[in-house]
This record gives sequence, C-alpha cells and structure tokens, in this order.
Amino acid sequence: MLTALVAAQQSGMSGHMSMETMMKECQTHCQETTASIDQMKTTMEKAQQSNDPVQMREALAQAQQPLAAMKDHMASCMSMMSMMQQMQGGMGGQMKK
Ligand SMILES: [Cu+2]
Repeated sequence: MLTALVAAQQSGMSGHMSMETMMKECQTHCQETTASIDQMKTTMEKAQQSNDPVQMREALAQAQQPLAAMKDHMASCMSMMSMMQQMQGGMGGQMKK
C-alpha cells in the first residue's frame, strides 16, 4: 500500500508537463459548477416563490443530479490540489504564493 502511494507520487511528479492540463480541467470543472449552482439557485427560488408543492418537489428532484456532478468535480479538484502540493517541492518556487 505504501509502495503504491510512493509510485503514485513519483508518476505525479514526472508528469510535470500535465500540470497545465490539470489546471485547465479544474478551471472548466469550477466554471461548470458555478453555472449549475446559479441554475439551481434560480430553480429553487422560483419553486419557493410558487409555494406549489409539486414545483418544489420537482426542484428538489432536479437538484440531485447537478449535486452529484458537483461532488465528482470537487473530488477531482481536491485530488489535483494534493498532487500539486506534492509537486511544489520539485517546482523550485516557480509557483507564486
Ligand atoms: Cu476546480
């Protein structure tokens, strides 16, 4: 298990050139997530204002799928962040703090 972790860290470090790709992916994820939050917010506000149980139930049901997608995005963002943290030592302070 420890060996696997070390191997994963090493492959992460040698994959230095993919860091830009990872950051772009993260940016896309975060933009998508922001868009779905805005959309969900609007749907929920409308449902709340309608005071209609059917519409409110529908809004809740509709939130399930984007929430699941957000959770996935966050998981990949977090794993990328920890990979970047591990890389920082090898980057020689190229990254601005
Ligand atoms: Cu992100």
